Amino acid sequence: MNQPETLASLQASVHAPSHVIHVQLLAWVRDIASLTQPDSIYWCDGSQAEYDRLCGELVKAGTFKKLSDAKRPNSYLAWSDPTDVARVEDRTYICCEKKEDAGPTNNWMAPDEMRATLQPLFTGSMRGRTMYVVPFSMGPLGSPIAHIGVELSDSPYVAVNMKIMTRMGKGALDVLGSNGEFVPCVHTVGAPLLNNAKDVAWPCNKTKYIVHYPESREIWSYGSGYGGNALLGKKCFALRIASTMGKRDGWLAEHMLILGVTNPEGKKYHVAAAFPSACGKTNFAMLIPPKGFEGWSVTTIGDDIAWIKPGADGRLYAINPEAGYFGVAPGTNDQSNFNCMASLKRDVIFTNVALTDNDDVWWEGMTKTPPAHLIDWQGNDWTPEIAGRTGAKAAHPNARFTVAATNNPALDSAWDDPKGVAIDAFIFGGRRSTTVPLVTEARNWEEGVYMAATMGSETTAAAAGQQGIVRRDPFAMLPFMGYNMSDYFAHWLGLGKKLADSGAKLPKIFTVNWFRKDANGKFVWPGFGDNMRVMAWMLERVDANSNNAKEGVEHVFGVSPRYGDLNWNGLDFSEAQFNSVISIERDAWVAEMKLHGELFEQLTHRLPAELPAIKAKLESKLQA
Ligand code: SAT
Ligand code: MN
Repeated sequence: MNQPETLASLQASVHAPSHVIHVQLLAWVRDIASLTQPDSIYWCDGSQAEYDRLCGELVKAGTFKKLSDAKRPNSYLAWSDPTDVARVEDRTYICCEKKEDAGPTNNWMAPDEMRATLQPLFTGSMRGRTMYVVPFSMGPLGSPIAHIGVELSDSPYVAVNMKIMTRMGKGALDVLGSNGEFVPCVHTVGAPLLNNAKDVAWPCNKTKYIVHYPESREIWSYGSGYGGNALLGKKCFALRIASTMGKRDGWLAEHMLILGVTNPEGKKYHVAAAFPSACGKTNFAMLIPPKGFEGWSVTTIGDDIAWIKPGADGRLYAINPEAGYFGVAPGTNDQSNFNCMASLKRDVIFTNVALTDNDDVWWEGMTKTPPAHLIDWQGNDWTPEIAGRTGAKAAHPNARFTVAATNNPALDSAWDDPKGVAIDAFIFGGRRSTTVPLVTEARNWEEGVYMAATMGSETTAAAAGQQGIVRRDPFAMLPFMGYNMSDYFAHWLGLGKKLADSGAKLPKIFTVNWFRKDANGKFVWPGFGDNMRVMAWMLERVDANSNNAKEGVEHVFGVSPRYGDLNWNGLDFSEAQFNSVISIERDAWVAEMKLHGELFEQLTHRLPAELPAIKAKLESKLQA
C-alpha cells in the first residue's frame, strides 16, 4: 500500500537535508532521479569546503589539473572534449505551444514532440553518476529583481562553476522556503557509466539538445558540459527564460554589461551595454580610464547580463543576475584588461587554455612572447615553432575563465545592492570591420530601438559554426531570445512609451563600433581603455543641458561627435584616422539598409509598424 507522502519521507527518498522543506522541489528532484537513475543524489550547500572537496574530486577524476599554488593559488584547469567547446545554437530550442511565439529566429519544436524526443535520452542518462542538486539565486539573495532556479546536473564541473557564477547553495534554498517559485533546470552530460566503466576526463555526448519550455519555465539540457550549454543559470535562464518573464511582467532581461562611471566632479552615471559574445563586454566593464582622464573611475556591476525593471520613480533599475565572470581568456593581458588579469590571480577555473611547464596557464595574447614550451588545450606539446608550422593554437579561441566578481579590484560598491542601479544610457555595439561609425546617438527612443534591432556583427568563436561572417544580431540577443523577436522589439517600444508617458526621463541610446579596419585589415580605433573617450562624450550628451555638453553633428542616423568633441589628451589619433572610423559611406549604407530590409522581411509577421516607418525615413534621408 502507498504511504501518504510526508515531508520526511520525501526528504529521505532524495537524501535531502532536513532544512529542505519545499515539497514541490523535493517531489521534482525525486521524479528527475527516477527518470535519470543516478547512483546517488547530493545537495549542494554552496560552502567553500564543499567547493574545495568537489574540486579535489575533479582533480582525481582527471577533469581538473591543479595549478601551481605558488603561481596561481586555489586555481584549476579543465580541458574539454575537443568537440564540446562553445554554445551550440543549432541545437538550442524554444518549445512553446505556438511556433509563431518562438518566432523565425529560433529553432522550435512543439513541447509534446520535444518531450517525446527527450524522454528516451534522459532515461537512465545519469546511471553510474551523482546527481548534484544546485539551488541558486540569479541576483542578490532576496532582491525584488532576483529569481531562483534549481539545476539538477550529473556534472561536478557544473556544480563548482555554478558556485562561482551564482549565489548558490543554502542561501537560495532559504529564499525559496516551503513554497517559493523556482525555475527547474535539468542537465545531463548524456554519458551514463554502465557496469563500472571507467569515466573520461570530459564526458559528453555527440547528440546535444538545449531546450527551453517558456510556458512552464523549464530548461532541459542534454549532451554538453560546456558554458552556456550547461551552466543553465546563465543564457538559458537569465536570458531565454527571463526574457519571457520580462515580457509578461514588464521588465527586461538583456545581454548587457553594467558599469558605473564617476567623473572628476564626483557625479556617478550607470551605463548598460549590449555586445554579442566575445566582443569585449568584460573588457569594457572593467575599463581603466586612459591618460587624459585623471579623476575619472569606472566600476563593474556586471559583465554579461542585466535584469532591468522600472522603479516607482519611472527610472530603469538594473541588477547583474550573476555573481561571477565566465569570460574569454585569449587576448586578455595587462594592457587590454588590467583589472581582469588582477581578478585572475587566484581562485579561478580555466577551461581550454594552455598549461605551462611550471603548472600555470597561458593563452594567445597573454604575453607578447609565448613560453618556449606548453601543453596545448588538447593535451599536445606546443612550441612557437610548432605553431608557426601548423597554426596550432595553444588555447582554444573560446577558452574561458570562471572567477567570482569579488576578485575584481574594480567591483562597484552597489554590485550586490538588491535595489539595482538606475541606468542613464544604453549602448549597443557589434563587431563590424566596415560601415558602422565609432559612435552614434539616437535622436529618440524609437530610433535607438531601430538601431539596436538592426545591429549586425561578425560571428566569433563563442558559438559553434563559421566565424567572421556578418549576421544580424538584434540587441546582441539573437542566440538568447526566448520568444518572437518582433514581439521583443514591440516590448522595448512599449516600455519606452509607457515610461515617457509617465513623465520619466528615458536613458539615452547609443550605438558604437570599436572594430573598424583600414585597407590593410588593421583595427584603426585603439579600443580598450581609450573607449573611455567615447563614453565621456556620451555622458556629456546624457547631461545635454550642462555647460560642457559637446553638440556633435547630426547626420542621417543620429548624432556623432566631431573630432574636436572628444578628449584626445594622452592619445595620438589624427583627425584623418578619426574620420575613417566615424565616416558614413553612402554606398555601404545603401547595402546595409538592404540587409535591414531582409531582417524585417524575415520578421515581417509581427514586426511593429514603427520600425519599417523609421527605415523608410532613414532611407529617404540617405537618398537626399
Ligand atoms: O558560453 S556562454 O554562452 O556562457 C558565453 C557566451 O557566449 O557569452
Ligand atoms: Mn555573453
